[in-house]
Formats: sequence, structure tokens, C-alpha cells
Amino acid sequence: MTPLLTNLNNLPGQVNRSRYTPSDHKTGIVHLGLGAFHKSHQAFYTDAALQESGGDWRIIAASMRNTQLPAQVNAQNGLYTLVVRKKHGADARVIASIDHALSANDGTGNLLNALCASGTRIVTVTVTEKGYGFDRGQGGIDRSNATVAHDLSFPHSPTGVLGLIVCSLQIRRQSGIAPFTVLCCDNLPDNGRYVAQAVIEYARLQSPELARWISDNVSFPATMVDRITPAQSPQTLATAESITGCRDLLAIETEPFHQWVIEDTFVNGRPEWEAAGALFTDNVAPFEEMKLRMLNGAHSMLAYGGFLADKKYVRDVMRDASLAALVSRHLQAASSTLVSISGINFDDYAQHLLERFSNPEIAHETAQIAGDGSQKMPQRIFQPALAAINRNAPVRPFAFATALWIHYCTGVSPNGVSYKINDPLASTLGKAASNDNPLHCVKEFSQIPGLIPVELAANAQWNQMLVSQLASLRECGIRAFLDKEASVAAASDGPIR
Ligand code: CS2
Repeated sequence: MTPLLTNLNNLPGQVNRSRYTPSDHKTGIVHLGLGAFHKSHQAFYTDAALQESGGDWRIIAASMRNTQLPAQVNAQNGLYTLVVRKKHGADARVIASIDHALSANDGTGNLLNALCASGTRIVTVTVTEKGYGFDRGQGGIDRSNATVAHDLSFPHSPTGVLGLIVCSLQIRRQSGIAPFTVLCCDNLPDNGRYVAQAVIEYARLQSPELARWISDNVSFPATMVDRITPAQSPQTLATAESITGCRDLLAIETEPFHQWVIEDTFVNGRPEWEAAGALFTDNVAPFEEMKLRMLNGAHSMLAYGGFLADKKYVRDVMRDASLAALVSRHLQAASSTLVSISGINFDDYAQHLLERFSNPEIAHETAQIAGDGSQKMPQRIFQPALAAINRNAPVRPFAFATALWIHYCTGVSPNGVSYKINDPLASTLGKAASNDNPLHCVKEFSQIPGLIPVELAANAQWNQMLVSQLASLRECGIRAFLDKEASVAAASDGPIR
């Protein structure tokens, strides 16, 4: 029987693995949100930093909901294989930066203890856009969120991100333990300030004095994170096993490219993540905007278009001539809404994204990216659309992407098959999308709070374009609609409006 991956020393000699001795390093980071992205990104960077510069920076990784996963991680002593799929073939590295895993929901209080430990100097977070229970535009702390409601009622046994961070900071303050840095690694605009606002507002509900202390003593650096990471599949496990000779239930696969841009404002030290290429800067916003509008914006557009056109993976979308042309158009339109970044050429960045999306080895499902559209569309599509209008730049690609999303929200495929909309606003979106009249349908979407910015929803050019795109999509059907739009893009001279 193939042995389980539990020990770096039992691996065949040629397997790429961490060259440090894991047990020589204590923990310094608690991560909230133990998922595939954490393993392909922050844990990978930390592994490189431990190897290059050492330090007590191993990770205690917490799953927010899953109670089985931590047991699996602990059974493998935190070790897992990171399979890197290149255009031809795969590399792998066994990562050793995770010390052990915990669950936020097991009722033991172990996670709270880890957050309070003086050794914990950074708390990293990846809980997705919807995972915070905070809406910066709409009334702040979301008391209707079940986790938030629980934590407000039982502030000393929290299970959610805000409750855990605030409760542990309160205990650290009372016990004279220095605070930690909170590092948000989710694809949210201005993510540092977003989490700072959420934490401080949540703390204020308990004690204005604590809120003030947090605001004076805790830092929330902004970050831009990037690495395309599909969900684990049976192929991931098979490739990992063929390389390491071990069974590895935690193996994960990713692309060769990775990027991390971080504001360097840590209050209690940090690992040398530069070892794996992290870039420290005092202004992350332009990088974040570039990534959200170009990579993520094009991703959302191609996910809805691709899903409706029966393309399972992003790489299949890129093999479709019309869709590929529309992805290029989207990247160009998104880049024209950005402020320039010294040393970065947006055309080169776009070209590189097209190559990454086309990687034939990466099985990234359009259905995965299509989830949670209500949480993603504002920063990926609506904000750049508004910026485009204000700069008199092309807006049609954004209306096109929005029409695809609205159509996707009907929950019925072009062949009449129903699918589930994975979105916290699923029923509201589904109801609005089923409005037969394109004008009224767009109006209904515009009235959903916190979605389409008021200024954009009130713009006649935007509305007219969106209504006509939606009407055309409904009339022609998805295939003809995509081909028609691709020929509009091809015929357009200069920037595509
Ligand atoms: C994707 C992102 O699922 C999605 O919405 O757009 O997860 C994307 O793959 C990452 O941001 C890449 O860094």
C-alpha cells in the first residue's frame, strides 16, 4: 500500500522539498481560511522564506467551517504537494510551512488560543469576498449573517473572522501582549482598509475604547495576490502520487506564475517573503486595480460567456475564436481605465494573461469562477465601467460582460437544463434575471442594493447599451450573440466602444 505523505525524510531523493527542518521553526502566523489558494500562495511564499531566511514563521492554518479537513492536515503533519502545471508537464514541491491545522468551529477554543499566543505575529486571511460579514457601502456589519449574529451574542466564543480577530485582540491588549498584523489576501479592492474598517467597526459595537486601541496599534496592510488555483481533482492526486511516491490527500495544483504585492506596514515583524518574489511597496492600489479589472474582470466575463456556451474550462474558452477575441477586447478596455504603474506595460500584462488563461494543463472550471457574481461584479466590471464613462473610454465590453452575467443568473442553460446559482443573493438575482422585458430586467438589477453603483445605474449611455446587449443575447441565443459581438470587436477601428 502506498504510504501517506507524512515525513520529508521518506521522500525519494529527486523530489523537490523544503530544505529546512520544519520542527526547528516555531509558528508565527495564524491563517484563517484553509483552502486551495492559501496552499498555492501564502503557504508557498512562507515555505520559500523559511528556507532562505529561517525564522519562527510556520503557519497554524484554520478552516472556518470544515471540521474534517484539519484532521487530514494533521494526519500528514501539515505536508502537502504543490503541483505546478506548466504548458508541457508538471513540477512539484512538497511544502512544509504549515505546522498544524485547526477548525474555527470545533468548540474547543484552540483557534482563539492560537490567536492570543504571543508567538502569533501575523494573521493572514482568505475567506472570499462574502466571508467577512461586512459591507462597506451598505450599513457596515451584517447582523443578518448567521456567524456574525452568533459572535455578537457570544463574544467570548467566536467562530467568524471579525469575532475571532476582535476577541483575540481584546485579550492580547488586556494581557499586555503585542498585537498582530492582519493581512487580507482576498480579491477585494483596497482590501487592507476594508478589513480595518470591518474589524474596527465590529470592535466599536463592543467597546469604543478597544476600537480606538485597534486603530492605533494594529496594521492592516493592503495586498494584491495572484495565482490561478483550480479546485483539487483526481488528476491532482494522481500527479502528486506519481511524483512523490506517496498518497497525498491534500495535494493541490496551480500555474507557474505567482505574484504578491504587499504594503510594508507590519507591526510585529514579518517573514522574508521576498525569497519567493513578493514585492513590498507603499502603494498597492494601482496593482490591485490592474489585477481586479484585467485578470479578474476578464475571468468573470469569460466564465459567464464560457459557461453559457458550454465551455467547461477556461482553456476551452480560449480555444474558441470568438470568445478569445472578446477576452482580448475586455483586457484592452479594462487597461484603459487604469492609472499607469511605473515599470508595467499593460499590453504585456494582457498578453501574459492570455497565455495564462490558455495554459492547456490547467483545468480551471468556468463554473468555479462564475460563483458569487454579486460579490465580484462591482469591483471587476461596474467600477471600471464607471471609470470608462468618466474617461470617455470604451464601455461596451463592460455592458457585454454584465449582459452575460444577467443571463447566467436565470439559472437555466441554453439547452433548458437548470443549474444552481452559487451566490448569497441567488434568489434575488434569479428573480430579477427572469424578467422578460430587458429594460425592466436591467432596472430591477439596478435597484438591488450595493450592486451597480448609483452613478452608473443612472447613466443613460450605460443603460441603453446594457439593455440592447441583453435584448440581443436573448434574441440571438448565446452562440450567435458571441460571434456577432466578436465581429463587432474585429470591425472596430481603434478602441472598441
Ligand atoms: C477567479 C480568481 O474565481 C475567481 O473569481 O477570478 O480566483 C482568480 O483565479 C485568482 O484571483 C487568480 O489570482
